[in-house]
Amino acid sequence: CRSGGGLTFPCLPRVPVFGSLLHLRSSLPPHLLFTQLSRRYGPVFGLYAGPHFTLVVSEISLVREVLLQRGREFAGRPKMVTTDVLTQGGKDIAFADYSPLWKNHRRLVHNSFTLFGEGSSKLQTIVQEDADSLCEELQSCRGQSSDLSPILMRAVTNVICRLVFSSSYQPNDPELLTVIDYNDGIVQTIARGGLIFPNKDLKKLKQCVSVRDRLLHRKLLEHKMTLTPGEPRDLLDALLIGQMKGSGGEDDITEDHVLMTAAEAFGAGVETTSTTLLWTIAFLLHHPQERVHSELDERVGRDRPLSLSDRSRLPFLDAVLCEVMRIRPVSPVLIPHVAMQDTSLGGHSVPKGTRVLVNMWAIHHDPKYWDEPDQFRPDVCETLFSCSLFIKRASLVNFTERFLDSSGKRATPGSFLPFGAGPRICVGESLARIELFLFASRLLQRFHFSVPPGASLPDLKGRLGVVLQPLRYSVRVTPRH
Ligand code: HEM
Ligand code: PLO
Repeated sequence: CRSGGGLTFPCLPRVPVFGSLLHLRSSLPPHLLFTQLSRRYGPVFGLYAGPHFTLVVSEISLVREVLLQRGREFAGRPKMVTTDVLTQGGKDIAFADYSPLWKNHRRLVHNSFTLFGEGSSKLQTIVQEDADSLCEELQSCRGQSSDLSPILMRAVTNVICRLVFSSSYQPNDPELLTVIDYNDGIVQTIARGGLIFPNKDLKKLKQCVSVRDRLLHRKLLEHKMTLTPGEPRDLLDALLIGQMKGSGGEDDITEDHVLMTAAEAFGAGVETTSTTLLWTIAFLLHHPQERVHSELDERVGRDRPLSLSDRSRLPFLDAVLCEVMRIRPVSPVLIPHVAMQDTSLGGHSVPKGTRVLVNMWAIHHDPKYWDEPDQFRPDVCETLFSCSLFIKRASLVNFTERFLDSSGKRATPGSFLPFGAGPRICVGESLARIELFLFASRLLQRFHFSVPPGASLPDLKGRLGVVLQPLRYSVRVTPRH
């Protein structure tokens, strides 16, 4: 297999033009296929995605090398037709290649998120209000069964709309429906397979992108006309202020970058959060909810509105959310990384331009680090004690508990990286955690979720689109008081 001299990587067979694609034809989605192949070819193996030499990494120490130790060397992104259409040729954060301009841009976005997220109560207030409206909507369903996907999607889209441009919508507002509609169109055309192996069906994508850009352009103009420097009302203001402060050099971001950031905040913010909440409810339908409910009842009560300061009081709920992100990572192979320069991995040399797929699914299901990785088990200790293999398993040096230690405190094992790590770590992580906690806690404080009579339990395998999502399921939502 190609490698810059010295040791070489095991590699899938290849033919001209198609590369190894013929060997990748499978009914399995990429993360499962790669996990299977890593058993045969090892923790890092090569393949050719058409002409592109690509490494697939499935072992935590190698993943840490890619993302952290050599994070900067592997911080590039491949150029792809679909993402170029989506981002005006890389004027966003997620799909833009590493460059001084990208670094400035990412820093500005990070600071702007902090301004409204952890650094203030603004996001908390928005999420609390939207979680309350969501609960009112569910309350009015009066125990009827429904598919929660559109309701959750609307709630999280509303959060992002308020955070990004201060617009708040009623459930059927035409502008909100436009946002949901174009987003849905984009998701369908660039399903995740398309991010790894792009397809060329671009017409619909271009249409959706142009609807999106028209809407965001209007918002941008409105904001520019009413902006008070020093007093950002929302993320768009904060980005505009940051953009205007630029030094006039070639590494400054432009207004187009601001527009693409707003677009990306929607895409990333909506798909990931709503999907994680849907997985949470799907898994809770398969498992008893008593422990989450009793923790909430004992530590908070049924009526007091929850706030972020309750997170440390609810370690079990927090562990449930982590276990959901472990067992069904929304981004099971992250976004492809690219070696920016000649470098190395596990002692093997890696030429500049090599693509790297980090198989986070394999990391989160590695039996070396997770006891019974396919079992949903937020708190492994309890089950382990009743397990006849306890003595044997506990003596394994590398064995990690899940998300609660023996005294019931939250623990975070080293082979758990749902947001990635290093220079390309998810820029919305703290935003996402705030949203997940406030939505999940409020929903579970007020409701019990059950499988409707006659319906079957949700399928837990899921489907890989632009993120890994559960198949549609219906659920009965019953008020707890
Ligand atoms: C990137 C996970 C929510 C914005 C990523 C990556 C992962 C991830 C795995 C790729 C890291 C890599 O390629 O190495 C998640 C999960 C979320 C979530 C699990 C929620 C459950 C959000 C939210 C936002 C966001 C709410 C923003 C509003 C981004 C951006 C990137 C990114 C902009 C690209 C970062 C870069 O390339 O430098 N996320 N994300 N994400 N995420 Fe998230
Ligand atoms: C989702 C559809 C949007 O219209 C555009 C968009 C932007 C950012 C993407 C997101 C989509 C899918 C999920 C991604 C996110 C950036 C980071 C996130 C890929 C395509 C994850 C979890 O990796």
